[in-house]
Formats: sequence, C-alpha cells, structure tokens
Amino acid sequence: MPVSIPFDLDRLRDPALRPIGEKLRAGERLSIADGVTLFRSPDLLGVGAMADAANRARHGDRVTFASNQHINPTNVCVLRKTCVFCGYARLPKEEGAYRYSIEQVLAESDRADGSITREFHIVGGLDMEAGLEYYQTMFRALKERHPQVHIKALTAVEIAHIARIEKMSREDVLIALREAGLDTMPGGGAETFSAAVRDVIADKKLGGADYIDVHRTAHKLGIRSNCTMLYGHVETIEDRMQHLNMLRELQDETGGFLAYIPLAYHPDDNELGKTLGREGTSTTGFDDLRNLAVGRLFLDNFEHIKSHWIMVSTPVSQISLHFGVNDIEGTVVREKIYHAVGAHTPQGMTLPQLLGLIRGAGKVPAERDSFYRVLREFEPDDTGATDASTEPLAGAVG
Ligand code: V47
Ligand code: SF4
Repeated sequence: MPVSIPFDLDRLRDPALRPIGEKLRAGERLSIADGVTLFRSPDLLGVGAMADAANRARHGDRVTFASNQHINPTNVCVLRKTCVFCGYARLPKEEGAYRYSIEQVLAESDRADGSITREFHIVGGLDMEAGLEYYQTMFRALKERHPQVHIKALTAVEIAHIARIEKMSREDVLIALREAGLDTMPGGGAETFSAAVRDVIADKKLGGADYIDVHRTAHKLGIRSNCTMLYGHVETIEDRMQHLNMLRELQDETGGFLAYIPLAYHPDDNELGKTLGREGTSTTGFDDLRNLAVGRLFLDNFEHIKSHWIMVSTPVSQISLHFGVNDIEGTVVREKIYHAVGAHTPQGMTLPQLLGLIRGAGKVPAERDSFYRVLREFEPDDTGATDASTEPLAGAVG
C-alpha cells in the first residue's frame, strides 16, 4: 500500500495535477482517472517531480543494473503474419529463419565466461519444433555449464504455446521448466492488453487476461516475473491505464512482479509501421519519460521501474533516472529483437559506459542480482575498468 510521499505542491504548474500531488502526500492510492490526468498533462516536469519523489522515497539516489546476456534461440514463430509490430519473427522456411541447436545455445552462452554475466535472458518465437524438451535440455545444459548464472526465460506467451503443443496445463509446463533450471520469467508478450488494440496489432496472440493468468500461476509456484507494456502504436491513454490497472491488481494479489518495464514501439521493418506510415518515427522522449513516470506513480505496489536504454535511447534512459526510474537495463550482450525493428542504440554497453551514464545523472550505481539484491555499490573512484567484465563485454558488442 502506498506510503506518504513528501512533495512540494508548488512544483506543479498544471492545476489538474494538484489533487494528485495531495493524494501522494496523504499516501492515497491513485485512481485510473488520475492516471489519465497524468498522461494528458502538458506539465511533464510536474509529473516527473512527483515520480522522482516517489522513487527517492524507496531508493534514494541508488540506481541498479544487472549484467545480463540475451539469447534468442529461435526466430521461427507461428504468429509471424499476425503480430504486425514484430520485425524479428520468421516462418520456418523463410529467409533468415533460424533455430539454434543446444550446442549453438551453449556456444552463445560461453560469452559469459570470464565476464560478470549473471543472468541469461532467453526469449524467442513460438516455434512448433521448440517444445518442452527443447527448453528443458537447454536449461539443464546451461545450468551445468554456468551453474552460477540465473535463467530468466520464456514469456507468458511462450509458456502458453508450449502448453498447447504439449497438451499440458500451463502449471505443469512451469513446474517442469522450473525443475530444469528456470528461475524467473521476463515480462514480454504483454503488448497492450485492450482487446481492441490486440485486434489491430496481434489478433492471434494470447489475450491480456491469459497473460495475467500465466503470471499468476507462475507467482503461485514461487516463480517471480517482470511485466511490460508496449506503447506508442495505436493504443489510447485509457488503454494504457486499463493495462496498468490489471498489472497493479495482480501485484496486489500475488506480489510476484519484480519490475515493470514500459517498452517503446519501434516502427521500422514491421508491417504496422508501414500501415501507420510511421517508419523512421519512434516514440518521443516526452512520451517515453511520461510512461516511466506514470508507471512509478500508479504502480505503487511495484518496487522497481526499469528503463530500457536499447528502446528509448541512452540519453532518455539517463534523464529517466529523475522521472521515477531506479533500474536500468544492464550490460546487455547482443540484443537482437529491437535491432530488427530499427533501434539505433548499440547492441551492448560496457560496464564503464553504464557507470558513466548513471553517475552523469548524479546517481550512485549498484550492481544487482536477478532478484534485485544489491551485490556491489560502486565507489565514486571505481571506473569498473579493472572488472573482468570490461573486455569480454566490449568485445561482444555488435
Ligand atoms: O513482447 C516486439 C517487444 C517484447 C517490437 O522482462 C517490440 O526484463 C518495440 O519484453 N517495437 C519482448 N518493441 C522484450 C521484453 C523485455 C525486454 C527487456 C527486458 C525484459 C524483462 C523484457 O519486445 C515483446 C514486444 O512487446 N517488441 N517488437 C517493436 N517493433
Ligand atoms: Fe512471434 Fe513474439 Fe514476434 Fe509475435 S512478437 S510474431 S509472438 S516473436
């Protein structure tokens, strides 16, 4: 439940924000209508100041990051033609389609050797040839090779797909995968929950209520997860608020979400971008900051709000540290999904670069594990240059 947030109401230029500032000071929960007001207000600095106050009350000046490595084992996906925003998926025989063997996954994972990679983030397409056994074998092999590395893998949509092709319950799939080494789940596949939006951007994809249900099932099994919202395509502000409200309700029920990550839609190299005539025009920095700030203010039962520098650019990510964000996507190695749809950011970041970004915002960088436990807070004179991670990560970029 929300706690009282000290906040100077004189910082608000938009009078419509004042009742919201008062609620924050009184420790009252914001309503959906408040969320709509926050999204509509032109006073971005006022919204940001409230989000910053809420964030500081929880985390002070600390900004965390994790050292992780993305592995995308297959881009073959049965929804290739119907998720019109996706530029990554391919049909089985299409040019560019791939499915890694377990040996190829292990070869990719060896980039973790000698570096500080602590988490594998594993997601891919809904591939008919990648069922339960494929992922069980993969996770077991990864755990054997890198026992210390956490496996954050498979979105709710992928879990539901495996359950369908194996004719198993989602719960049994999760139990089997946990037994093979699955530690937590990423938040992908949520898009925007509204049925009207899904009809346009992903009409065959698992619906919002089912996404929530898979996460509920995982949380009840003790598998914690992240959640996301894809914004900046055809959704309305009301759709965004309905989505955030569904996440907040599940968090009230289970407390199983670790972090919320809003994802900025990239319009290049996908059908939707062409249909909307949006190619070459990503979301604005204004809207990126507002989505992060509203996430912090409305999701009062979430500890962590994460900004994804690959999606919103490094400058916006840095500024977001003053708009409610306490966690930043870490030293990702070899990101593919957003780079298939026009992200111009690098495909990875070295530790010294990440420390520079966080310190440049006047914040204190800290490395965390996948459960957000702080492992190391970096002293001001620590450049990270002596860290074993620097060279392998730098070498892997691109
Ligand atoms: O669900 C696909 C998005 C998501 C596009 O949990 C696109 O820690 C923008 O959820 N423009 C998958 N986005 C990635 C994801 C994620 C990323 C980082 C961290 C975590 C976490 C989760 O990528 C998909 C979809 O929403 N995506 N296409 C596009 N054109
Ligand atoms: Fe497949 Fe996911 Fe792309 Fe949809 S967004 S086509 S489910 S890989």
